[in-house]
Amino acid sequence: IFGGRQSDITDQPWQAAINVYQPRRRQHFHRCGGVLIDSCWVLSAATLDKADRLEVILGRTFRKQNSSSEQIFKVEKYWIHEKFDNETFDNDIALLKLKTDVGICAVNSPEVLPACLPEPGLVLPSWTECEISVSAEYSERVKRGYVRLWPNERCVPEVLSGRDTRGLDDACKGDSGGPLVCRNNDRMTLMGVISWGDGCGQRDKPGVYTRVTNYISWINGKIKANPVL
Ligand code: 4AZ
Repeated sequence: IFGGRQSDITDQPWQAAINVYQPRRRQHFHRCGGVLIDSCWVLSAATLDKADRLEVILGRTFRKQNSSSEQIFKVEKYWIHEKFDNETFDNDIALLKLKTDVGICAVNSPEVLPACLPEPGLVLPSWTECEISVSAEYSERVKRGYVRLWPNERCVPEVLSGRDTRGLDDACKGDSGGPLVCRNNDRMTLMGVISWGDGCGQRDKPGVYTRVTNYISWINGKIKANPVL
């Protein structure tokens, strides 16, 4: 996050960190952000591609502190959108299925809670203020920022774009795959997945977010075709 403020995971309980485990070095490396959308399902960006031995960390406010609230999962399988284009970043979305032996993965708590998916037709008014966040893996502590939705006619239909009208907060390197959530009927609704941008925090260069409403049937199709146990 460019700008932004320190936050607590209880304020962004859907924020996930996606790490790659390197067994030879016995170390974890941060790969990208993610968003919990259901007990065993995490949404992210296609930059995840070709990664092996992924781990998803939920419920953590500080990087260097193991806490009793964290929940860590291996990834059973993941899907990159079939039409992802790594030059234009069209369809920059990925879905991960967490590994479980017991039919349930993430357990709801104050620190771990899925974000709501929007109805496919939901369009929020221009300049609606939404929240972006980054996990305590790329950053020392979970952080959040606020951006406003750019008018739709100024971006291509596949994406949402947003910027802070004060010119402060923006998504930045390491944030991709993380959430852009907006309040809708009093629920924090996942409208965007952090995708890319031309630099960070520059005036008139809004960050680009995958427009989640376009992918609801893609997400639900994968979830239906791959039941948990
Ligand atoms: C990135 O590299 C990235 N300012 C994500 C978002 C933005 C820039 C870079 C938007 O993951």
